[in-house]
Amino acid sequence: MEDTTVNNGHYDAGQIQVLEGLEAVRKRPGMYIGTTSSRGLHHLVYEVVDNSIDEALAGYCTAIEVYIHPDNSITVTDNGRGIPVDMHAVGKPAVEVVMTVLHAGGKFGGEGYKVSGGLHGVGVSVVNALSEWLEVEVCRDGKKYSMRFERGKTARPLSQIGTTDTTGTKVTFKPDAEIFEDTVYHFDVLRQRLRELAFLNKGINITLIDERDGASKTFHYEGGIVSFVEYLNKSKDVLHKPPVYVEGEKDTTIVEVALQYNDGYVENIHSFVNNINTEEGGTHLSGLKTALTRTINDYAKKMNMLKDNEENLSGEDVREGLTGVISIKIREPQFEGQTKTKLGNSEVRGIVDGLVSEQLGYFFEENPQITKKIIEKAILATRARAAARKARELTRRKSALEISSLPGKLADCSIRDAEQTEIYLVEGDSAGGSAKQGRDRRFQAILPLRGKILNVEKARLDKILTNEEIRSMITAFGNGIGEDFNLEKSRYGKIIIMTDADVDGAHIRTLLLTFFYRYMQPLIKEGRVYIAQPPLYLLKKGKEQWYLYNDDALSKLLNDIGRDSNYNIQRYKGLGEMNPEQLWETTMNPEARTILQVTLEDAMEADEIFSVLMGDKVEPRRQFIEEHAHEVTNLDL
Ligand code: 0RA
Repeated sequence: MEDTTVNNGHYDAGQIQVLEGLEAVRKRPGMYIGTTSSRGLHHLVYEVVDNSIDEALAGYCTAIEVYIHPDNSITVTDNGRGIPVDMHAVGKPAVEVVMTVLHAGGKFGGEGYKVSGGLHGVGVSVVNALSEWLEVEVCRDGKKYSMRFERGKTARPLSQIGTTDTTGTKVTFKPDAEIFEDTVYHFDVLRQRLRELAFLNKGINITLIDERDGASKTFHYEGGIVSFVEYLNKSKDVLHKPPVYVEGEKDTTIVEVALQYNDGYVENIHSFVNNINTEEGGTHLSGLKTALTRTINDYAKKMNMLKDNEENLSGEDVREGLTGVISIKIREPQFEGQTKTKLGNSEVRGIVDGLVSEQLGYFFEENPQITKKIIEKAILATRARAAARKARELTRRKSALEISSLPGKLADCSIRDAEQTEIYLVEGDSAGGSAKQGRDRRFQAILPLRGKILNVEKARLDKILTNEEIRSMITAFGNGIGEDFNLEKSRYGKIIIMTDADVDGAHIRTLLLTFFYRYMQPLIKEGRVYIAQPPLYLLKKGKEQWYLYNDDALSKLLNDIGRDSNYNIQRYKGLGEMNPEQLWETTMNPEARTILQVTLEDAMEADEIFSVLMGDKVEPRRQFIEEHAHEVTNLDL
């Protein structure tokens, strides 16, 4: 069904296959774009933008614009060569084939034309199939052409609509509300990905314009991934400027790496293949790590900082405080792993290792002062890791020997099968008390957290392990931490964060997410972490009462019941204001509650917000607060 053949000259057969192809997309959209949730909705935009990025990578396009229109339709324009319009096999213009045949896009520009895409790189015809309507305009050879589709079917054939002295492509589409659960675009989500694409493809101008409120943003980075690393490190104190940059090409595979150490303890390496974030890593990442470990050890010995009889610095130690981006472009990527985001091509490991070893060696040769700082840091990391190992062994031994080593304030559940159970992390002892009384003790455990947990950004693991709240969580969860983390040892199936709906609550939630992101990432990747949604209001009128979970719901209800003053609204400032029954009824009872599943992106964002807000640098913090000030509607101070 995929890769429909269009150049066989059998018009009828081709036609039928086209319709079957796009019908299949509409029948099972998940197969093509992963999901019909908000994520899938945004994916449509990336799919169209990918084509323009390809045109830029081929050297013909310098600017891409994305518009969110007031009705949540989207326009993507580029100043490339324009999709070809000449008659193709099956008697159709090429642009029509591109829009209606699955995977047709890459077949026109000749070998190697298509660079981006790959994960869901399904082609723009999928966007067409999933749109209520789609219009494409092409400027080429002095002429302007247009055509229109509705739910993937040609609604107005290609025609010339004018003349022009430019070239380019403009695609406008409205996602089909019959397909997508949610059809509202989020500026921030598009902004994030478009910025990433601008970093990954240096020189391209990418502009995002939101016609709903006039917001706009342009991204353009001459420095490419060097700018990316500087951006990731913007709130950190760095050990050297500018980042180390390595680039090279071998057998049509293009490799770029940018690395910069900061004085923190966190490893933060992002890897990409054909502009796709390879969250599960793969051969490119392991080639980079191997090269880094070997080269640093070589220089540590050469500079006599590591004696011959001393043990080598480990990979983790040489990556402490390292921020990096590796981006490769490859003809035929093989994606593996659970989420198909792990690069499998085995030849890539050697290519990356070779390039990085060589060029990092030159850098160390030319910058002995910086090299010394980097090696000193790795040596300190080795010592701290040994101390942490001891501390961890102590925790582990304890939990193996005595059951009483479960934290004293944990109210455990009685069922032992983790798949059926959940643990609530509750802000404060008083809300913890209500939760303990309100819960179903068979499957719900409660762990009250006192005050703030430690800022894990600012401490090495040995220090983190001395923190009371963190130790409680580690023992209660049963998984261990960091390198020792083992998902199979989970004592609970769900971990639910329950904090007050105020600034402190948000802060504690951010701290927890940062901790999980850094040290218990499988919990997040497996979708085990949730955020409880306590109500914000209780509205009473006569004998009836309603719990409301946000301001929209409140004003909607007020409209429904009429805004006379025969009602009473209570705004909950904290969980402590609810009695145990109310807490159960509104927030903990699985039959009635809503809980939000935390995604890896949520956690990454928390982590970023966290470094910016809690880091030492003032400027990024000021910028962040300025950028987000308009989002704050209800600040409890
Ligand atoms: C195939 C061949 C040529 C251009 C394109 C595709 C093309 C596709 C898209 C999609 C969005 N924007 C685009 N811009 C270009 C080049 C054919 C030629 O002029 O030789």
